[in-house]
Amino acid sequence: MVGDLVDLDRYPIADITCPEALAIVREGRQRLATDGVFTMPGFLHPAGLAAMEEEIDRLCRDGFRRLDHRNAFPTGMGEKTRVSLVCAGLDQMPCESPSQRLFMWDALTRFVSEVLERRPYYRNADAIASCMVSEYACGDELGWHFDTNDGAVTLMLRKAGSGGAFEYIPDIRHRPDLASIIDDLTAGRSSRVRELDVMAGTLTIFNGGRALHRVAPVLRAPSRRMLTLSYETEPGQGFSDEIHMRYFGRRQPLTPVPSRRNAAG
Ligand SMILES: O=C(O)CCC(=O)C(=O)O
Ligand SMILES: [Fe+2]
Repeated sequence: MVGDLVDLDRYPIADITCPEALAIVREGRQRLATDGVFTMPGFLHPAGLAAMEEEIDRLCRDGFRRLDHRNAFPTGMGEKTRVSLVCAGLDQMPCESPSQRLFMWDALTRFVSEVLERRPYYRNADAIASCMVSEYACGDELGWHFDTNDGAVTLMLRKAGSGGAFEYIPDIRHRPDLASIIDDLTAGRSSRVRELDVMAGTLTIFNGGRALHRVAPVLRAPSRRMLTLSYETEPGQGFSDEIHMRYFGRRQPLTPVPSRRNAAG
């Protein structure tokens, strides 16, 4: 079903019980434990990336420009961080579009569930924000934050010409010295920051609820483009209206979403 997009020879995850898939799951768990992140370069093959281009161009053109400052740290810690990017949601993706097919691919949900060892695991059921495209043009950024939902998987669609690096400090959410780590970070003197450099077509599984992370400002065109897929440990979870308004400038989806989209994987 998704062989026109995903390199199933390199990542044969359609059948999670086959030895090759189990080996990838094992590697993913190990990477998450040691590095806090698991990347799968070439997850989309070049023809798959090309097949997505037309849809992504349109989504970025029709997306909502978001610019604000938010409280991204636990109460009482740090300053507000800047958010500047363009977002397009699931309700802007035709049913059989490449992005939507990828998100609705049950084998991918199952695979992510196995790697993160969260069972059962469900696609986030939000009609707008569960599957979204973001674009960072020159000067755009996503300031330091922890994610609030259970799990996010990202697919790099295009790297920025310069800047736009994904930077992170793994597994610090529950550290007793978190406040001083955040102080160092915002003062620009943290030595804990790691940078993840991924090519277009790379799928990244990352524990964004436990790791502090950001997308650094983009310095030169072309823009940075990502597809973000969200998952939850409880069925039927969505995002708040506050998130809808901030990211998409609307509370309701543009078109009604068929119920099959909300099914568990
Ligand atoms: O674009 C990325 O690499 C990460 C985005 C992110 O952290 C988020 O959407 O919460
Ligand atoms: Fe995040």
